Amino acid sequence: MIDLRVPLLALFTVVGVNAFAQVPEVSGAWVRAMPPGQHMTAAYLQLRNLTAGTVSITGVHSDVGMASLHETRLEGGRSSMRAVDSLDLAAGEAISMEPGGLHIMLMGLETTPVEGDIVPVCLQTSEGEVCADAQVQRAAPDTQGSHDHH
Ligand SMILES: [Cu+2]
Repeated sequence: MIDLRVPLLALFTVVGVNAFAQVPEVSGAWVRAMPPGQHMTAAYLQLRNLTAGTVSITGVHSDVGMASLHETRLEGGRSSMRAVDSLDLAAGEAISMEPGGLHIMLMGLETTPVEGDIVPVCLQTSEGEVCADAQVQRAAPDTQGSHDHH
C-alpha cells in the first residue's frame, strides 16, 4: 500500500496542474455592453499564473470579431490606447485587466454586445490556449472592487 502512495500522489499532482487548472487561471471575465450600432468594445479579466515558471500571453481571439491585446495609458493628461504584443506572467504573478489599463479590444463586431450576452474570449499562451465566457455587463463587477462611476 505504501508503495502505491507516491505514484498516486504524483499522478494526482500532474493531473491537477495540467488537466483541471487553467494556465494561466482566468477569472472574472466581462465585456462592456455597448449602445446599439456600436461595433467595438473591450473585454476584461483576471489572470493568475499558478505554475512555477513564466507564462507568456502571445495573442487573443474571439469568435465575435477581431480581438487584440491593448493597454490604455495616460500620456500628458490624455488617454490613449496602444497594442500590446505579448504579456509575461512570472511564477505566481497575477494581472488584472480593467478599464483604464490592460484590456482585450474587440473590433468589427457583427452584433452589438448587450447586457446578458456571453462573449467567448480566448488567450494564446506559451502553455496552450485558455478560454473564458465573458459576461456582457454595463460596468465592472462590484466584486472586483472597481470604482468605475462613468
Ligand atoms: Cu483598446
